[in-house]
Amino acid sequence: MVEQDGVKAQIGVTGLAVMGRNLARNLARHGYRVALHNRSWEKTASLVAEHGDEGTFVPGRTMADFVASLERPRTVVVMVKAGAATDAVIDELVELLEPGDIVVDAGNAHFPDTARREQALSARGLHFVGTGVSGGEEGALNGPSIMPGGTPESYRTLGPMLEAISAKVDGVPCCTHVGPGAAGHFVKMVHNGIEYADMQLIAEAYDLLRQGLGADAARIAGIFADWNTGDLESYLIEITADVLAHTDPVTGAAFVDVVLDQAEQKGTGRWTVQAALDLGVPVTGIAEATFARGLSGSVPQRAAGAGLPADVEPWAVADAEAFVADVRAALYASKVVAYSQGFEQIAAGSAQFGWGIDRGAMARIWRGGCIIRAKFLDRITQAYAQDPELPLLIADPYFARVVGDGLAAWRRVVAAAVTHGVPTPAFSSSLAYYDGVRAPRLPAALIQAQRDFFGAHTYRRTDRDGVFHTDWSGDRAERQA
Ligand code: NBP
Repeated sequence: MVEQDGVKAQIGVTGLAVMGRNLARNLARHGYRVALHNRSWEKTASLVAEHGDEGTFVPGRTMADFVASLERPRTVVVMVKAGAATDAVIDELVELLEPGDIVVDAGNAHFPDTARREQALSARGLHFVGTGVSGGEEGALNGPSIMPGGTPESYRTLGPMLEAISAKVDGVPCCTHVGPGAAGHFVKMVHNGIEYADMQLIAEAYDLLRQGLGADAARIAGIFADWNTGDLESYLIEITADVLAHTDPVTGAAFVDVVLDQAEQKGTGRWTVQAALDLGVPVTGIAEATFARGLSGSVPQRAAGAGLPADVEPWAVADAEAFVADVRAALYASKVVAYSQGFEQIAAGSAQFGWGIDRGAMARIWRGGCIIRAKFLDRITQAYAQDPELPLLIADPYFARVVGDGLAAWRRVVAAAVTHGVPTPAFSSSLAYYDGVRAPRLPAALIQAQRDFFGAHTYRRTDRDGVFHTDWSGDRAERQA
């Protein structure tokens, strides 16, 4: 139904490309009266023409019409291209809004941009809610995972609407107030970083199965379908089985075999790694996944490296069943490490910016709607429920046990990959992280000594408090700094 005269909308969406269009339809299907706007009228018109019967829409040709059609306090969802387009829309909007109104940026903004925008809008008495939305266009229409930041006050108005349109798992909405300020976009960024790691790990498992078993894509599809019935049950494993089973209609070959092996990225993985470096959090799984995409797209380097020797024996796994079980265990353990690192980054960001993020709640709202939805997120919620301050997810009793149970398999798989020249950066680095974080003593002691030697950077001692320097170029006497 299209309302033109007098009826005010409860929420508005500006930016009606795939995401905004589907979010607007989702809101309308849930009974909300939705104002519509897009820079160019065609998208608004086609939404109304094609889906006007799904609920109550109030289309606006201009931003002024759009704003005027909203109930007060007004709630406007901005769903345009992240970056300059978002700033352009916000600049236009703020001139038309009044104190108490809420501007929701549901695009994939970089969290420092969200912090900047929130500061600027709160100075005008407006609420600015940077909101992560995951699940792609299908999720936006049928129930995404939603990660809103901003003030608790704005969540009182916005929360019920967002919870209503979000995915539900066991009747629980996949949406909660993440925290103030840019917390929502920060968590969405880390979510995407974890997604990078998860996808890379799955790709490495596929490569190992392919090379170790000499199996074709269809056989590996069956293995992934089987894995999707256990601990690894997740959207990404499910679609992997689906993709691997797909035949290219043009050539009749396995679809995966005709896709160019150069992975692209939109930048959220890179942002996650950059933020992790700033926070000093070792997100090795996410970093390796991001770099692996970079390597795949390094065309001149790959051309130059293509002739380099491998010096490896041909690989033929003797016990296929045992090997598949090993790869499954290695995948699960590496995945737990990647998530553990991501949750550590959320804790570090939350501490740095004073967001008070409940990590268990983040795992809960990722159980449905989003790309990394997975059965084992329930276990993560339980781990943080038992200990909200848990410093290391893999040290939680449940995860320590399952990772420990798979440890021998994990080592066999990484060793085999190295022996046979199969690149497994995420599997290998996750195992190295595990061994590093559990080690009673690290060679970092030597690094500290070297730093003191060449740069007088000082060191601390195991046996005494204080900061020390050794006079390396002189008499080598130690003095307290
Ligand atoms: P796009 O990211 O492709 O953006 C297209 C929209 O931005 C159109 O409505 C376009 O208006 C508008 N726009 C642009 Br471009 N420049 C503008 C400007 N200067 N002023 C006003 N409007 C402008 O759309 P999308 O794929 O639907 O994604 C929307 C947001 O959601 C993005 O931030 C994206 O990162 C995020 N997101 C996307 C997904 C996904 O799966 N696609 C998932 C999660 C989040 P026009 O029609 O007049 O050109």
